[in-house]
Amino acid sequence: MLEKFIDLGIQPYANAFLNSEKDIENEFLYQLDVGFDKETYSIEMMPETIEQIKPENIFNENYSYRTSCSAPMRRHFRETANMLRNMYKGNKESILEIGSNDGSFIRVWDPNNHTVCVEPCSNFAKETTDMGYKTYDEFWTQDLAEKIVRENGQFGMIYSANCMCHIPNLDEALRGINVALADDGMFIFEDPSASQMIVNSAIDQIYCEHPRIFSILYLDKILKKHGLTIVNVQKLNTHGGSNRIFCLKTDNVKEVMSSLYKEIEYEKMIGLNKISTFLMWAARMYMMRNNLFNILHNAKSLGKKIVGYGCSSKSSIILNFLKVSDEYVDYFVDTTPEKIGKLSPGTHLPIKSFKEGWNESVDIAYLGAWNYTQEIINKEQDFLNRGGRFLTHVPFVRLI
Ligand code: DWN
Repeated sequence: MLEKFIDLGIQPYANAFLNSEKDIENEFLYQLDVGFDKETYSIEMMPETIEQIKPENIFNENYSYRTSCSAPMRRHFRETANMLRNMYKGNKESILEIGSNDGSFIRVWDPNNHTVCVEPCSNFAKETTDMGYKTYDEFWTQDLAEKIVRENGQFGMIYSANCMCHIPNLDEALRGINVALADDGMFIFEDPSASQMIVNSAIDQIYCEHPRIFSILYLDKILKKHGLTIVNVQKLNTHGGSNRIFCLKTDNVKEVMSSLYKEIEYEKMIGLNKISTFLMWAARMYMMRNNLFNILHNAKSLGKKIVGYGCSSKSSIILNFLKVSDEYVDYFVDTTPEKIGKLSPGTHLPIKSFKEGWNESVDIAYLGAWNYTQEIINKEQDFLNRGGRFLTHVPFVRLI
């Protein structure tokens, strides 16, 4: 039984960038409430929130998030793909990627081998198709899995990054995995980690695109329900802290790594199996909101110029949670071509290129891309050396 623990207020679709102020009157907004289920350990949006959200209105030909716009993610997926290819050395390569975006992962695999992509955002599905990869621009379902197997056979490896947590009906998704995965195949997926979300005060990980944030406690239960067993858990730094899950069909399991048991024990120690943990965390998040707003307000009253650095989905959640307007933040700078020239979701702040908006006039930069804090600090030493400061709420509200 899902029990609500936090109200994140009225939110827009986190990647629904507006072309102009004319789009504001038709902007879709919804009430974002999040709950915890003490039977399944699921951390997910409340049903009345989920029923307002239409995935086809989010993941379509206008989807703006491009994996390769962040250098750290380009590197991450290149290294991941090469690591997994080495796991396959000597065997016939056979890979299905679910959520292939712009091909940042699949590009190291030979399109002429048994290589297939699934990507519902047709703007990106076209890119992997043009790269030579057979791509299905549909949502991952059991029916699609059956269609892909009819046309291509089963796969030795199924990989999915930052996609499984985007799927509201995970039971349906896992039925599809069972259809498409060969009996001796491996399913590897990586998604933001619930334990890192709690530790990092990263309440901005739960939103329209992330109906659920996975704990290992939750995944262990639901995967077993579908005849899949976790055999290894790798903790990653990506997207503010993620877990990479390796699982096999249960009948094919020979050994389970201790990493699974260590992670389950860690999650029980921080209390991811109790509603009380989430209620206390919510109180901290409301306090975080007040502290962050307080700094913005004080800085503005001191005449500081504040911009957003990286107009991420996460920044949409936080700035709408705070109800921030251009009274505090002047604009965003971002590297993503699809976002530049548009207005930020809900807050309607202009998004500029770094060339246009990142200059000596900026005093404070709110870290919308806080999951790349170290890379950004390394890159922006001049800004810091001249007295500029980054503002972040992770892992607590602070000026860097
Ligand atoms: O799960 C998801 C992950 C994979 O990506 C999707 N639901 C949506 C998206 O989430 P996000 O928008 O929070 O992703 P990022 O990668 O945290 O977005 C960072 C933004 O910051 C991008 O628009 C790129 C930009 N950026 C920048 O302007 N300068 C990033 C870096 C590193 C920079 O130096």
